[in-house]
Amino acid sequence: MPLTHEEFAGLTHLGSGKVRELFAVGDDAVLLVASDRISAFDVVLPTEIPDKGAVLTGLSLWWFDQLSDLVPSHVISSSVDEYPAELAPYAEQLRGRSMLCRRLDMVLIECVARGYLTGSGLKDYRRTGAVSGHPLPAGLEDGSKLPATIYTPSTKAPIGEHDENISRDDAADRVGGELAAELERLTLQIFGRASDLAAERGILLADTKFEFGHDKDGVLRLADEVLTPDSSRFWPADTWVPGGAQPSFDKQFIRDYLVNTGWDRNPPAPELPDDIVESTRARYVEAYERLTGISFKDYLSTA
Ligand code: PZK
Repeated sequence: MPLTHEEFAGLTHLGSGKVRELFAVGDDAVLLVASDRISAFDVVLPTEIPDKGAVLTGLSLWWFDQLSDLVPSHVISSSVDEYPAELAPYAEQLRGRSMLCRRLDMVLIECVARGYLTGSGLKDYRRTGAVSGHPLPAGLEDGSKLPATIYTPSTKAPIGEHDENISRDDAADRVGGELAAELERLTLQIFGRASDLAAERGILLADTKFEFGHDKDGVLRLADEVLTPDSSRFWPADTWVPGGAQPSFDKQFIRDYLVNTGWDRNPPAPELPDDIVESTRARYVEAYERLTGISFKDYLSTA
């Protein structure tokens, strides 16, 4: 059954991402719900990937735990049985795929770190030789490892539009110099911890996006989903070759299938056949299990 905000008719809907929903819970909390929807070439597909929402939620929760000595997170609980009573009618739809979080005052920029050059960073580099004010050496290609990890903040674009990279000076103008410096420091520190961990498990973390916010005591917390395949680019380490697009850890079967159909990348996208759905689901589960060392079945049985 598809999961849209219409199925949570009793809750106050705060917003939709392409594949996620956000609800208010009382005055001080929000509920983040990850659906099984998937996008490819920026279009949400008509076919869902079973358990995708639970895999991404489980990964975020595991990362929040790994990072808790560096930065506090927004998570209050992911145990549906501990959620407030108003959520009880939705318990089975929420199990495994939701996080009850402190309601934060969100920081108005996205905090991006890049260890490899691709996507919008590559576009800016080809145009200007720099990304977010970091001059880069000549001769870098799609997929090149950067000489050092760079912090490339971006604006939060409305849904359907693309975030735009901004300079660190522009970021400081938007959020204030002191907070801008703290966001950069935290983003690079978290990215370093995460990419070391992923590399030990044969996965390259090319880039990732973090969101932060302040709680009611003014404490800066890591928010949103973190270090999932939807907020990051994960590449298998053993096939990495700079000089072109790298295979995506999670979506490569889907991209190959869609290209093969001749689809022109305008909505609506074609349905996916069962074998592509099943192999993609297996890749998500593999990402969870390789990174965390936890069996996905065990995660589901504790959610
Ligand atoms: C918040 N988003 C992104 C948009 C989604 C997610 N803890 C929080 N407190 C207040 N607001 C947010 C958060 C978090 N995380 C998250 N925008 C605001 C977003 C739409 C759907 F699932």
